[in-house]
Amino acid sequence: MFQHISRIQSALDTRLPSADANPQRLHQAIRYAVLGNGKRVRPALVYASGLAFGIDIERLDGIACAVEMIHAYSLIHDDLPAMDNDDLRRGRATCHIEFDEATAILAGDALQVLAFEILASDSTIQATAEQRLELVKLLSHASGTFGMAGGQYFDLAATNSNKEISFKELEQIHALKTGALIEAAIRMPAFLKNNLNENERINLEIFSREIGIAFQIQDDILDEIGDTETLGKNAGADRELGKATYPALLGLDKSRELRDEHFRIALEALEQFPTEAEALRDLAQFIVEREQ
Ligand code: GRG
Repeated sequence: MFQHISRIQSALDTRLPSADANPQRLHQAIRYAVLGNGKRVRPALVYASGLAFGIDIERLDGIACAVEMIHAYSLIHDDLPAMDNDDLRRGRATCHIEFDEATAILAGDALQVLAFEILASDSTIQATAEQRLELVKLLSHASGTFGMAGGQYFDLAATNSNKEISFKELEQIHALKTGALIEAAIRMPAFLKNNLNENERINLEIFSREIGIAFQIQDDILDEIGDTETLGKNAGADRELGKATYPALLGLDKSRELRDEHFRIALEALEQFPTEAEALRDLAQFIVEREQ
């Protein structure tokens, strides 16, 4: 994963508008939010998935950037006072604190459309019009009301209602809020391969779904047991907001067991893939063992 950090950092840098271009302050806010110290898990998944399907790494930069831009936009908006009202992200002030709320909203909006502009037109992706359309469809579905935005809506509604939610509802929230984009990151490179067989498709879907849930469970666990400095965001924020989380519903031990079970099923799905899926396996391991 870590060898991809400098690659994605430079791919993002070249695709983001320059801080000198007008409107300069908006571009500065965008660059501040995106180029900060993120783990780049989703771009790493794009590269690892592409590797599993034998796609040249040069063709994956645009997709990796598009996914990370959607993620960065979601974090900017999630931190706003109208949502989680957070002041710390990636170890520094959130975008609306460093700049202002209106600029942060616009930065998120602009990042969202830039992601789709890249999928539509970035020449390095070397895709047919039909493949680009599939990429746009997958990423927009994962980001919209049947994906991340819908999950965020359900999450906020559950937090504001003070009503205890069921395990099924919790799973639904997280599958949409966090899982959908992770699934998209893994599945998008497969569109660049024309002859994906049915078995590969199904197992990739299982892997991406299971590892998306494992990611979220670990995120909830870290919110409980992590410290603010390592996390780069305020630890315990979920509990303070009364958020629906796995530890709140199941306790820490059961949450860990559940995370490990999803991890196990994810790895099982990869057994169908030959050695080229090693990077996906390593990333899955990182996702469940990470401390930030
Ligand atoms: C505003 C439409 C909209 C959606 C927001 C992403 C999101 C939905 C909310 C973020 C809140 C949160 C903590 C979700 C849990 C999982 C998650 C997305 C964590 C942050 O992702 P990381 O850990 O962050 O990959 P970095 O900073 O490393 O990129």
